[in-house]
Amino acid sequence: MHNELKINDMQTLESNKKTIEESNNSISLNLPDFTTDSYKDAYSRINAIVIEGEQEAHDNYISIATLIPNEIEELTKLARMEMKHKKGFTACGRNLGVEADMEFAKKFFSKLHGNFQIALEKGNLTTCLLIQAILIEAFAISAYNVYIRVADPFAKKITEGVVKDEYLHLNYGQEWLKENLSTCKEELMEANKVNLPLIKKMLDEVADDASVLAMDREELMEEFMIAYQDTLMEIGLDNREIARMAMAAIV
Ligand code: PL3
Ligand code: FE2
Ligand code: FE2
Repeated sequence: MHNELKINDMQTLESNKKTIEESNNSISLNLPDFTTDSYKDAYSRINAIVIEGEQEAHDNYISIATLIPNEIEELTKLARMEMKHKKGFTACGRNLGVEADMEFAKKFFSKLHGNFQIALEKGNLTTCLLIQAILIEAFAISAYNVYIRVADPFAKKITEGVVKDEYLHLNYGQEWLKENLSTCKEELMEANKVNLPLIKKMLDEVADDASVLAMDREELMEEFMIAYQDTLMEIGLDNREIARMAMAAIV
């Protein structure tokens, strides 16, 4: 009886080990082939989007600093990180022998970029922070978290470093909005209604290319919603307000 139990235990151990080995194998088997033309073609657009996104994020934090002059030091720090990210992702493209399609990427961001510029001109700080520090950062976090699971080893290492910074950026926007919630809530809701649908559209637009990189659309949406809702909760919005805001993505 005792012996039998032991044998069973050992069998269980053995079979657990096998399952782990099998799943480890399948993880590496599931990585896409980074050398195919179709991978490189999709990468030329996705890589460009990320490079352009990092450049615009840099510019946006510098612009935001003109609206909060006493935070210029902190915002310059964030902006500098974005330039480092841009360099990192440029290296990822170079490593795979891909030329980024920057023209495509500029178009990809143009609507959101335009809305940011209008808000900046009007001095609408809440809208600027929502667009850059909440929506774009949550979008980046979702993309990078999913990408890390299926990236080539070189890009994986770089992206892991980048995504840590993006949480800091999200946090920056979160803390400012939290402190000023009583005066900025209305503008926050309105800006969200206009700009969240743009993020959803951008996600739809990138979904086919992303799937060539083995990045799943549902997973991207899920990761986005986690980062987005989590931030709204930390800002101090209640469940109903968060639901109302998230709903802007589906109408
Ligand atoms: C903020 O610091 C940077 C903003 C960048 C936005 C990136 C959005 C990326 C969507 C494309 C998904 C693929 C990610 C793959 C990474 C090489
Ligand atoms: Fe970044
Ligand atoms: Fe960022």
